[in-house]
Amino acid sequence: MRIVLLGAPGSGKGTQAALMVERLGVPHISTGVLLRNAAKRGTRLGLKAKSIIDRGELVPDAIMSDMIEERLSRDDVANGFILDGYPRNLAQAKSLDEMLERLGHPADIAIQIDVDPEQIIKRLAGRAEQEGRADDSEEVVRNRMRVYHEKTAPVIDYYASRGLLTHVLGDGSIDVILERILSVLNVDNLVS
Ligand code: B4P
Repeated sequence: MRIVLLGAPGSGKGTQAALMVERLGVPHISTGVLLRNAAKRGTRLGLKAKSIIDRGELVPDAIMSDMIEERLSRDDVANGFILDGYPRNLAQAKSLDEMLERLGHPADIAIQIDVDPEQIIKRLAGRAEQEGRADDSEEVVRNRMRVYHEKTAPVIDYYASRGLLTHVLGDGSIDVILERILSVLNVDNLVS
C-alpha cells in the first residue's frame, strides 16, 4: 500500500501516519522529521534547512528530491509506505511520480485531510506550547498557511487529475479520523 498523505500544516498528517503504521505495517516517511533530524545532527544540510523551516518557507526542491530518493530506495518500502509532507509543490509532485515509476513502486492513493483553518491555528498553538517548535509561532504558522495555499494546494488538483485523490474529513477526535482513513483504504481487520 503506497500512500501519499496531503493536508495543510497541522491537519494531522504526522499524527495519523504514526497510527497508520501500526495498522498497516509499512514505514512512515515524513520529510519534516527527516529535516528536523538532519538539523539535530548538525549536518550542513540540516542547519541550512533549519533556518528555512523556522521562517515557514519550503526547503529547495533539489535538496528534498535527493533526500526522498535516498529514503525511498531502501528495502523497507518493498511492501509500501506512508509519505507525509512530500510533495509540497507541483514540481515535487511531478518529480515524485517520475521517481516512483523508476523505482518500480508508483503511488496507489493520495489522501487529502481537510481541516477548518481555525482548528489548525488552535492545534499548532497547542503544539507550540507543548513542544516549542520554532515554526509553530503564530507569525510563522501564518506564513506556512500562505505558502500552503500558494504552493501546496495545487498538488491536490494534480492528484485528482490522475484519479488518485480521496478526501477525508480531518475534524474530530484522532481515533475517529483514523477510522475514516482506514475505511477509505478498505482496512478494518489489520489489528495493531
Ligand atoms: P512538517 O513536519 O511536515 O509539519 P506539519 O505540516 O506541521 O505537519 P505535522 O505532521 O508535523 O503536524 P500534524 O498535522 O500531525 O513540516 C515542517 C517544515 O519542514 C515545513 O514547514 C517546511 O519548511 C519543511 N518541509 C517539510 N517537507 C518539505 C518539502 N517536501 N519541501 C520543502 N520543505 C519541506 O499535527 C499538528 C498538531 O495537531 C499536533 O500537535 C497534533 O497533536 C495535533 N492534532 C493532530 N490531529 C488532531 C486532532 N484530530 N485533534 C486535535 N489535535 C490534533
